[in-house]
Amino acid sequence: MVFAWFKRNKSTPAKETQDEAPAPSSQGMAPAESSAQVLVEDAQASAPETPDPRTPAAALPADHLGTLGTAVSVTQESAPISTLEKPAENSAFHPRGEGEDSSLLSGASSRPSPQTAEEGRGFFARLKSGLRRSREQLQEGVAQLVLGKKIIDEELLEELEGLLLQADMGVPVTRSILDEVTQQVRRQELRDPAALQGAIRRALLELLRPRVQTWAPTRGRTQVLMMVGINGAGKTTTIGKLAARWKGEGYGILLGAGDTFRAAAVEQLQGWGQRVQVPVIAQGSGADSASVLFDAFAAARSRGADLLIADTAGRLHTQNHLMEELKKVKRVLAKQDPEAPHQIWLVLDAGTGQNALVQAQQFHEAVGLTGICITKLDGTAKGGVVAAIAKALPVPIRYIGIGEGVEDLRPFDAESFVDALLTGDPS
Ligand SMILES: Nc1nc2c(ncn2[C@@H]2O[C@H](COP(=O)(O)OP(=O)(O)O)[C@@H](O)[C@H]2O)c(=O)[nH]1
Ligand SMILES: [Mg+2]
Repeated sequence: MVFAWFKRNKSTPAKETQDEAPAPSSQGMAPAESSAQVLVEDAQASAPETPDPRTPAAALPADHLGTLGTAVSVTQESAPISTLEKPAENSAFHPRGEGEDSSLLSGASSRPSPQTAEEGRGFFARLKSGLRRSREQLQEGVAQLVLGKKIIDEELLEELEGLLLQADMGVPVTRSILDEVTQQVRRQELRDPAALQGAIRRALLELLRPRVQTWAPTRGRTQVLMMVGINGAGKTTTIGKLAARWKGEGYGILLGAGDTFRAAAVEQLQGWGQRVQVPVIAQGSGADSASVLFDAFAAARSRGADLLIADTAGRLHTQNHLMEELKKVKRVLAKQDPEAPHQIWLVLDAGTGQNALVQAQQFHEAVGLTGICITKLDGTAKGGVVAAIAKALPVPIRYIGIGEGVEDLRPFDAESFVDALLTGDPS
């Protein structure tokens, strides 16, 4: 099908393309807000990106005001707070390093940053082994394709199309790679079939590099990161990993147990809180998710936390009710800070293949995403879906997950991802 398109477009005039897209990541970032710099202890975290445009939150309907009133009183009176939390009133996250609480709450007992060179190599090895199946298919497939071939012809491109589709790249990405390769052949920049792999690499990097944008909490101002996604995608696990990472960097982190639909979900988040030594604000299952997160945000603000990471329910994305609930959470949080939630990240299971694209589009439409985390790249996932997601949505890919352990999460990096997917050698 894509190739039919390719044939139809054979006469398209060649357009200028760059060999490699400019690295976009840190460029264009807004300077850190001056108020946020007061408490900065770690320069690495001082440059939050410019917020992405988001769907404006709808006005809060009158009937929610009652809910809010209740929520506030629950916070003050009886919200069962995780046992990890110290009972001290307004136990502040700032200033750090004072008293016993600080190590628990602010991560003053920082372990070294998880991104040492050695750990980076370890992560690459695991990413590489996770993507082994896709890579073998692509790498060996391309090698087979070009074997004994002197020119890049239609037959070869047709076979390449099949390989890219099999790797879960989806039709639009496959189409754009074929287009790129065709243009290069026409301009006689690409003659040798052996150079095909390099052309695929460049095309993938061009697509993925603009999706690399790091984000870190801002010190001295309580922000909310709301995590959304369907059940089983890896939300709670990713929250635990992120909490450990940022706590390790010295941020004051609080977790909010907004997946109140399943009792096990609250316990699971509390388990992560215990494991990574971060307080969890929770109420019983069946509580109103928006109320729980409203309380959690109030608690985070009063304690001077840098970030509340809000877990949410993940009943099937096709159920309108879930999207309405998420919209309500947004509206209710905005009552305390019009910019809250400051980030909304979708967690996607890479193993769900092209279905992940449908989820991404639906969640983006409903709540306006500012980031995507892609989990389970260590499993049977075909890595091409990451490219398909990058092509489908102009939303940064923040982190990728390659296992269930606390260290199995890394900021998305286009180069190492493409290397793990195509060659298995870090460039
Ligand atoms: N192999 C692997 N498993 C993961 C990863 N992320 C999450 N999981 C597992 O996926 C399952 C569902 O994760 P969970 O965080 O409960 O998903 P949620 O329903 O979206 O909160 C759990 O068994 C996790 O341990 C990952 O990157 N790799
Ligand atoms: Mg969960």
